[in-house]
Amino acid sequence: MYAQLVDTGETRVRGAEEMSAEEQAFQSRLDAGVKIEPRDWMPDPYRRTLVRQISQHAHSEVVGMLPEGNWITRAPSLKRKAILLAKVQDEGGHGMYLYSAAETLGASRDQMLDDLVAGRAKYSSIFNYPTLTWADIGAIGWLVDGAAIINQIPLCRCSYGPYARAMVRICKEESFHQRQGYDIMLALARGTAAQKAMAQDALNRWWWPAVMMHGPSDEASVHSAQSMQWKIKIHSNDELRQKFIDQTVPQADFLGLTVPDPALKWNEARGHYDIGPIDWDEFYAVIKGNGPCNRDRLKTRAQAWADGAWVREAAAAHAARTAQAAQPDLPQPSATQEP
Ligand code: BYC
Repeated sequence: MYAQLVDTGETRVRGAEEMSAEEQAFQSRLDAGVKIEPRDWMPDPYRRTLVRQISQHAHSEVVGMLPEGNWITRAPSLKRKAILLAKVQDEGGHGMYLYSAAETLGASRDQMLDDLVAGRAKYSSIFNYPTLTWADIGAIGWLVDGAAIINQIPLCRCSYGPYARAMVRICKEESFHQRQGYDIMLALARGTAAQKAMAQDALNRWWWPAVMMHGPSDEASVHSAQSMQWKIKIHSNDELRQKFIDQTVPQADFLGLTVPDPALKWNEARGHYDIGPIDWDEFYAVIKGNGPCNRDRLKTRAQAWADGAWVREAAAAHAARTAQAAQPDLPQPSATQEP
């Protein structure tokens, strides 16, 4: 079992004989289904892997607010606007739970956000595509949140307690998001010919990016073997991708829309849909920063981070004053420290 272990960051396979007694005891706890909590001992590469994944996940949530936020002022009715506002706020909340979960591992929120705005940290490839029409809001809810739920439900059972517990609430909210997206698509698909064409166009543009969201193929995935050993990942990227496709194709059929893949075919022997080739060149270009909207997304986040500086300073000054008020023996803050 231990022969599969990959030392994250060094991508080196290690045998059991190279593991310390502490590491072997840690793996035994994971194998027994014990949740790891912040104060428990953990190997550094496990901690680093979690900080990498959880911070990327948090960044995806807050960057994910941008393409949908683009349509809040243009939602076609008051009801649709209220629903979209609630959804976008939920995504911000998910980011906050996830940054907090990463902080329990010793990561600093300022550092994580600095890495994001400086372009050093990854976030989901999917949010580097533009939302050109209202139907894109339907497609994001249906396909992007649909793909996210399939990835995130197993994370509720992952080995790190704070991450697993954050995912329980996030998944409940993602389920509402997926349904609101499908509801938009249903309304458009049952509408005029032009509305149905708009829904088809959105499916055409969002299908392949949603299929790529699950990450590189199992052969190309550098972290999967180790993350599965550590029970951070329960299923491989390709398993989750297949599940998403099998679940989503019948939903497209029900809408009367066509999945933009001429090779898509039910495979009776496998009991799954077969799909055509995925354009991995596009995926890698997007995650390297060269997707259609990467620069815009980072510019917007960097501006928001800079615009929020005074709020963070005011909150820190208030916290310092409150702490000092609770301990009157300490010197009081000077006027220059006031917000
Ligand atoms: N986009 O070895 P692999 C949402 C990177 S939020 C960009 O398979 P791993 C929502 C990967 O990070 C959805 N990068 O990695 C929000 C790694 O690079 P580094 C976000 C990707 O970690 C608002 C490299 O490729 N969900 O749904 O074992 C509104 C090799 O990959 C992507 C999560 O973050 C990608 N798509 O598996 C609506 C879930 N895929 O770090 C909706 C938590 C891979 O070595 N994360 N990369 O530089 C995970 O489950 C896993 O991290 C992944 C990747 C399955 C994504």
